[in-house]
Amino acid sequence: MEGRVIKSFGNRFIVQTEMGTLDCGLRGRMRLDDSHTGTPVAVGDNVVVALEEAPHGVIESVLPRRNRLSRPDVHNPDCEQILVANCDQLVVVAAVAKPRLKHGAIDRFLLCGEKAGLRCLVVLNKIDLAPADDFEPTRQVYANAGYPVLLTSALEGLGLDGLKSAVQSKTSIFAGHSGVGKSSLLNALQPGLKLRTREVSYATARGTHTTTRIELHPLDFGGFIADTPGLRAIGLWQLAPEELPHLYPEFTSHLGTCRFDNCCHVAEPGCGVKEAVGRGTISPERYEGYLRIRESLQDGD
Ligand SMILES: Nc1nc2c(ncn2[C@@H]2O[C@H](COP(=O)(O)OP(=O)(O)O)[C@@H](O)[C@H]2O)c(=O)[nH]1
Ligand SMILES: [Mg+2]
Ligand SMILES: [Zn+2]
Repeated sequence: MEGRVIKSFGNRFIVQTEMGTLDCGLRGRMRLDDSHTGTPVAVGDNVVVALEEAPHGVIESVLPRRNRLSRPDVHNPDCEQILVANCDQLVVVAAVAKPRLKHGAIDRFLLCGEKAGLRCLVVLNKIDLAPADDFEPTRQVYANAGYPVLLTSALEGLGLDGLKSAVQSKTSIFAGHSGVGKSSLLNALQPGLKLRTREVSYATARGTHTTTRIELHPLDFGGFIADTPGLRAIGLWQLAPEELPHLYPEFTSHLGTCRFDNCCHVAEPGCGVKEAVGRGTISPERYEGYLRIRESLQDGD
């Protein structure tokens, strides 16, 4: 029987199958397999399970992964820890106010999604807290970059129909800084979910990689959603500065037009990216963000 891993606790996994959810262990040999990732079975994996005495089962094998969001393993930074596999999209959530809107944060989460090869969307939440004129420029920056941008208020129920259709029948991972309203949006999408909102600020737990465990929540109208509590810029580890320009979708059509093949799009003459910024095709905000993130990568961030 096939199923999908929706939650994990150490070496036990909750697998959703056509017969309901099963609490599964691993077939002995699987613990040894695939040890280079440190994650033989990840949340989001499609797996083959053998039913034992219901509701228990055993995971026999993992089907090939389409993609994954990873971070370095806490205990062994050269080792990859898969946070979630087989996602369709990353939903980057920011608040238009409280906390203040920061393009840098949105960009970093988008880069994680792009690096993982995921479709990305931007949600500007808490639109009840600011006049539309305040966030319209931000909406335009990301729309101009090619991202779908949704405007929502989890509190007042605005824009939720659009968000519902965007996540229907897909596996969507919500990312964004603490306090922007991720859990509130998930609760609004799936009544009864009752995720804790306004959880402790993980900003204080920087670098300690505490309780980040992703859980996929099935949606009554089809698909799965997941919150990423306390996840800072997932997946930016091991990003080479040369890779960076390719992760800005609106840069890609200009990358071949630079005078120098090895152009970094910083100070070189004849740079197609800078020319596109000059013409207004690429937003200056995104380009300046690129320069800052490029610099931080070189500083070993
Ligand atoms: N005004 C307003 N407050 C919101 C909205 N969405 C969430 N909040 C509040 O913002 C705080 C943080 O929300 P939470 O969902 O826990 O954010 P998370 O850390 O991203 O999961 C809570 O006090 C929520 O009630 C919204 O659309 N408008
Ligand atoms: Mg939350
Ligand atoms: Zn260039």
